[in-house]
Amino acid sequence: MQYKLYGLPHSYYSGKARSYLRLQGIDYAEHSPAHPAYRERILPAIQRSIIPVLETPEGEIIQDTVDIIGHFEARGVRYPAYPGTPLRFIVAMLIEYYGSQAMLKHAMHYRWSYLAEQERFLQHAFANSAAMLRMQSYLPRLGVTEKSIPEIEASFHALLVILNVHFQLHPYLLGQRPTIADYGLFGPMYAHLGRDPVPANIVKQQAPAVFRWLERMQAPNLDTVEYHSAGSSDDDMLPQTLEPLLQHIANDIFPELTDKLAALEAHAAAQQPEDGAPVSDKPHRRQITVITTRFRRAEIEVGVEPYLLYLLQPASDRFKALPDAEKHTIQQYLDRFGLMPALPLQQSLRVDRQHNIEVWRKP
Ligand SMILES: N[C@@H](CCC(=O)N[C@@H](CS)C(=O)NCC(=O)O)C(=O)O
Repeated sequence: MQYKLYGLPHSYYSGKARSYLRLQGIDYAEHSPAHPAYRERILPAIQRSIIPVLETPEGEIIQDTVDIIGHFEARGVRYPAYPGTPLRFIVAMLIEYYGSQAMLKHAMHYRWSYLAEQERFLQHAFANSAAMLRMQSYLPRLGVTEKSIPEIEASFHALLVILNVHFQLHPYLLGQRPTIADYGLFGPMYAHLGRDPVPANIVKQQAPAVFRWLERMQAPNLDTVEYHSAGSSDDDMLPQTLEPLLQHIANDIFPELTDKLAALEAHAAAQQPEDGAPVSDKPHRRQITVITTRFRRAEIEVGVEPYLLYLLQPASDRFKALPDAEKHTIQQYLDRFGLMPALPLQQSLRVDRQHNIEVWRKP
């Protein structure tokens, strides 16, 4: 009567789910998607080839790291991933978005642009070259091009400097306990940037405290031997060393995120989808349109995924529900970094998940 996680060692989102399961002490076994059960039970239920997927002891099948984590949070865990207080909650959600979506650029670039150096490693990980080619085909629509690659690398190096300072003082992003911010950032930082030879060496050589955090995030306990600070605090404070990270995130995600939110609004106005309608015509199609925008100084053309609303809505929901005085405090904090537009406060449609795919929802 164990949980089963269908995932792979080199997969971005499998790492996010696995790290959570381990730390919470959940009894699970991991299977690769090549396991016969994946074809027999999982594929018919989720209608697309994607990992990770959780199968519960009761036979429930859950795709998507947000919903997998949500399943356990609802039942109660050792170390809840979602902070209780509003500022910490909202900031954690923004960092999760950064790790889960914005860092696809960094992860996919370092995985696929250094093929000569990494070929043996990648061929060992990927059982077949068709899967390798499919992954590489995603690069341009994620905004990874010759023009943006220098910006992506500069962003990665800047990120490591910031995180290395932070993790010398704090074991986790928000302080003493891991939160959804850590799980979100761990996806790219582990599977791609922390394992593939070229970026993993950069992490070890330039940011040893970040490498230690990667180890910590794989431990079955709070692996915090080198920190002496006591317990966790319940007030709505954030470590000061997180501030450069929030500025870095704002520099990376805008104007792209604002442009994506506008494109989703335009799509809603033009298509007027029914409540509950799938966001795309096929379950495997994640992007519904392509826009021209910028990553730092590089012009890019990227696909727009409605899924981003699913990640960011909880932050704007939490904000909207606050009394004015608290709204003001949080807005002041986020405005310091220009992060306020990351809250999708004006969207006329929401994204929900039904039977493991994204659907439109009228508020
Ligand atoms: N939103 C999903 C994303 C899962 C995802 O993109 N998984 C990748 C592997 S890390 C995948 O299966 N990709 C297959 C494909 O896109 O062809 C989640 O959080 O679980």
